[in-house]
Amino acid sequence: MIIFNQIGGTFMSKNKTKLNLNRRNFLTGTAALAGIAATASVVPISIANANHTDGKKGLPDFINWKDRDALIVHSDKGIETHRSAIGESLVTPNRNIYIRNNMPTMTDTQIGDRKKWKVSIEGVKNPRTFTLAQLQKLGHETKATILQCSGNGRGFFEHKPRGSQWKTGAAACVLWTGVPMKTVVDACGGVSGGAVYMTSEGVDHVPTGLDPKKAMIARSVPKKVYKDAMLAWEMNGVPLPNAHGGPLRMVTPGYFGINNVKHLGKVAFTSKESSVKYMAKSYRISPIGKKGSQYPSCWEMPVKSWITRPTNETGITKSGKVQIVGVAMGGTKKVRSVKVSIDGGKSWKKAKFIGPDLGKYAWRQFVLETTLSKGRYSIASLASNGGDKQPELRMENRRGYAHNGWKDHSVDITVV
Ligand SMILES: Nc1nc2c(c(=O)[nH]1)N[C@H]1C(S)=C(S)[C@@H](COP(=O)(O)O)O[C@H]1N2
Ligand SMILES: [Mo]
Repeated sequence: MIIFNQIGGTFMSKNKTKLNLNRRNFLTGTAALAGIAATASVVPISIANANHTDGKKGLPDFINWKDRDALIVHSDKGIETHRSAIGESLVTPNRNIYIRNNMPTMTDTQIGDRKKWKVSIEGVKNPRTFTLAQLQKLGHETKATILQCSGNGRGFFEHKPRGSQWKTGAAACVLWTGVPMKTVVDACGGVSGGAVYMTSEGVDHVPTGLDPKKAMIARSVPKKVYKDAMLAWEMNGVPLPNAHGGPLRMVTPGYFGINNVKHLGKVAFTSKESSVKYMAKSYRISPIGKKGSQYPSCWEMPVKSWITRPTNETGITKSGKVQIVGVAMGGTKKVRSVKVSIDGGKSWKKAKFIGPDLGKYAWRQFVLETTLSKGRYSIASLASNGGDKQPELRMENRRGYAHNGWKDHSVDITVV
């Protein structure tokens, strides 16, 4: 708390626009920054169903195609992947991928003919509207990124922040196919002068009775993000499912989930951040007990890793040879190394990266082969991207955002 106050003072005195969660701010100051702003207060009653713990009922209709056993249902707008179910072959299968909806998923009827889906591009020299069919002629690429909710790890905070109590599973590594945003911008003659942000808007249908200004999903990120961003229509080899934002979604590599706007209807280069609630108020990292748009937005993801096996979910661990497996991400930089501890962080051993390297925005799988005798173990992982490494402790913040502390993410197992 003392540290928090010190850092807090520093960041609060800075100019608002300088409060980006770049790695350095993040690891030094950010901790400080706690809690992003409130978001859930605008959730309509009809989908507000929060806090129903996983009583092992079926899945909500709009995702009845997903694998029930891979998922923890927090509510019908927050569905998490089990720690052991994010996939051991790098990419997370769609049937296992988490869902986070602020607004309900659009239906086939609301979407209509997918090829005729429209997205308008503004704040460029020649503003234009493209249909999906036109975008598919304009350019084509595939890239892997991590989709991770800002609140992933919220379930470890002791002050019980409001929102889904995610542990590790509001995250996935996804192969997206679409058109590079840069290609789209070039086709529109380039970004207009004076633009500072790229603002993406969803056209989610706002449930009746809700103020659109409060309900609209619009997210501004620093303009430079467009150079790596993508308008995606395919996810892990299939057309983007409605639940994941079909037929078209913004992908902002290295940036938190919320910036990856689903059901994308508009991208505008703007001089100011959007004034909608989801930008101005929500997803702000503020100290516990404080909120407001002066706090940093959930933008860049920090370096992070966690163990996926062995866990208590995967059953009893027998003594003898064990493969300790996990995933590690570098945030906006490439992940460089991962260390694993079996004694709660007293000693560390270097783990080995395995599997393909799909670029700096994907996570890497790692493994440490070891021999465990009977007893209790606290298994932790600690990733570094060369510049930053995971802190031991979480950065306390109001809404439980951006948790990358290694201690809370460790797993305690009994070997028999
Ligand atoms: N249009 C729209 N985009 C959205 C959201 C939403 O509710 N509506 N939720 C955001 C949040 S908070 C996250 S974490 C990710 C979740 O993506 P997923 O549901 O495909 O896993 O989408 C983001 N994009
Ligand atoms: Mo999120």
